[in-house]
Amino acid sequence: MSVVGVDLGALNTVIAVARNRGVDVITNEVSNRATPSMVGFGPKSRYLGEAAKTQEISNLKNTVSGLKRLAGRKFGEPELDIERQFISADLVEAKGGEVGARVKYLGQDEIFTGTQLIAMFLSKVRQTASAELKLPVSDVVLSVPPWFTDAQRRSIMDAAEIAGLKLLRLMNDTTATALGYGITKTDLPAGEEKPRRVAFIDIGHSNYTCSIVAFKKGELTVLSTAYDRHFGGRNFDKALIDHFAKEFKEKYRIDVYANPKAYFRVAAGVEKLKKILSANAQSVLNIESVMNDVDASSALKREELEELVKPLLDRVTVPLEQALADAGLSKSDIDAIELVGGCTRVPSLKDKITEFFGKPLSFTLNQDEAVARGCAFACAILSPVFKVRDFSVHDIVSYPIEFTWEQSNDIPDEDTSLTVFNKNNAVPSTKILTFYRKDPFDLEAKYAEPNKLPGVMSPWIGRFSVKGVKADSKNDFMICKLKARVNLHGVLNVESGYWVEEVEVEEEIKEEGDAMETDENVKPKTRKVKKQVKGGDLQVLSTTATIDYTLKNIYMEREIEMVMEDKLVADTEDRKNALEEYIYDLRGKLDDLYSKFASEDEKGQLRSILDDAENWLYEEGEDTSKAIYISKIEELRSHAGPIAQRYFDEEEDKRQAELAKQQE
Ligand code: ATP
Ligand code: K
Ligand code: MG
Repeated sequence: MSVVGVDLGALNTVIAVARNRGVDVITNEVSNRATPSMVGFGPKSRYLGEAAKTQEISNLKNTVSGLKRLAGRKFGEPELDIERQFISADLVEAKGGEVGARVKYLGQDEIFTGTQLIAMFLSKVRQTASAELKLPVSDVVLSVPPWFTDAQRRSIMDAAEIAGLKLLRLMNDTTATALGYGITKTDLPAGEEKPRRVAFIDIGHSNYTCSIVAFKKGELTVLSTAYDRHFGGRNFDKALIDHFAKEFKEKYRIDVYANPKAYFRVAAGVEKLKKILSANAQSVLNIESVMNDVDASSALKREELEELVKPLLDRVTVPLEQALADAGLSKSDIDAIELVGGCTRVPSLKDKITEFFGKPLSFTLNQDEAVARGCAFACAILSPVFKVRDFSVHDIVSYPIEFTWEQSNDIPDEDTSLTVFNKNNAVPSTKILTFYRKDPFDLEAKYAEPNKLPGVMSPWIGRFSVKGVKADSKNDFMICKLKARVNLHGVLNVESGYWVEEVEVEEEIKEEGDAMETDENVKPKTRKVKKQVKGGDLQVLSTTATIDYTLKNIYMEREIEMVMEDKLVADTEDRKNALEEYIYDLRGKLDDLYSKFASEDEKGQLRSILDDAENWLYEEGEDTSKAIYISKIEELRSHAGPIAQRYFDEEEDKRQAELAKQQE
């Protein structure tokens, strides 16, 4: 069994695995340590990860990037208008009101939900990991931004399941980073010592998070988390695109917004330029044939870049202030400031953060791989097959959760709502809710402060129907206890219910001071007290944002089907290449290795068979089935067989002669 951690980034996904010697980041099929988080669709198969990136510019309408930003979003949420600026495929309404993408796949128009698209990508992640590990991969820990709601988390959980993964924990990304930091440190404060407080700052492609974490030996506690959901490399890119689009309009009379390919070329160009400007004071932008045969060129100074992104830079300290305030700490309480995420390479960002804290920043973690590594550690801790030093992770609830219920007719002054988990309540965490009821009843859970959620969205979390509730023989209330839990994934469930009876029991009275005395002759004093004992279980039926069982099965079957289609296309391509190689190889051998084993006649015949096969490959054999390519190779093999045999016979004779000589 394998132990895998995945940083599902808006731009790049990093896969790490725990092995006996520690945690390693693995490379994909083209030896990259990060895989583009995108999927594309074609006439014969899907393109996942690297393959999606390769075909992106020629297939923009059928390529979906920024996948995780779609998780749990309903079509029509205003936040999606922001995502549309960065996603080239059409975002439309999909099943169940979820947002999805409309694409052309296998010649048909199809709409896939955000969850399905994420599942496709995770399915590729699973294949990449198992190809590298040479093991089937199932157990995994995945990262999400801490601001993900219940619905967003459940979308990722469903996607993982559809992709055939067993999700051991959905982990907030800065918490994963913190775990990777803490688990490798041997000098963390122990016992009554003051904990070490570290600010982790992750600025990626789309998102900026700051978490303040307290470390003690063997344990971390997230004290606060603050974020800017729309702050990252893509916002820098956008500012640059807007700048050059304007310039090119004046200079070349071209409108790159009106031409998706031109827009794409500019976007790719400015991303490169932005990175160069992190290390250099100025650079040039050259885009060959951006559109209408125009070769565009320009230049930019770092100061100019900083001016263009000033509105962003002005926001840098907001999450920092917020995180400190929520943790009840001041700047001087912070022992270290650790930066991760690709965008933290931008000098002006580093300067602003240094200036804010008034102390130097630390870069002791791998900026691009820290989240994935932390996830792999988390997976190792949770996996039954792996021995790793235990490290407790106490995370926090991002938004207060409230339960509501209908008032019971029998209890006119009962409240009908309660905030059960406050912001910054520990995660995981279980709370017991008590209800006095004579009939079955329903509870509803929702976020108590809808305006704090990530954009305008429904605060609804779930509905929980408690069955089997009835009055007792004396028509008294049944005392119902319900276990509400925010679990390791950060999602809410009412996991179970039971009812209790009050019984009177004799209890010993312990008097102060005599705790140590044990005089067997003195009878202990007792008193009667009421105690609750469990009577029986109550069934709880839940409705949450999780996709219902039947639909999830349909999605799973579809995913398996698509994986097979992709595999068939890849295998067919592979056999076609094998045939082509065989033709060239055999032709070459006819001139050397096999030359003396065939008559000129035989050679001529075989050469013309090879020529025919080659021509066939470029004509009717250009696009045919795997079986036909295989049979074509077999056919050529049988033609070449007698000649090859003569060659092998002679080789064998030589070998035998050699052996005989050695034994003399
Ligand atoms: P998110 O965390 O928002 O989901 P992600 O994890 O995919 O996104 P990262 O891989 O952390 O994002 O960072 C990618 C971003 O960092 C890109 O926008 C990239 O252009 C930017 N970036 C990478 N290197 C540099 C650099 N040297 N200078 C400036 N920006 C950089
Ligand atoms: K990443
Ligand atoms: Mg990231």
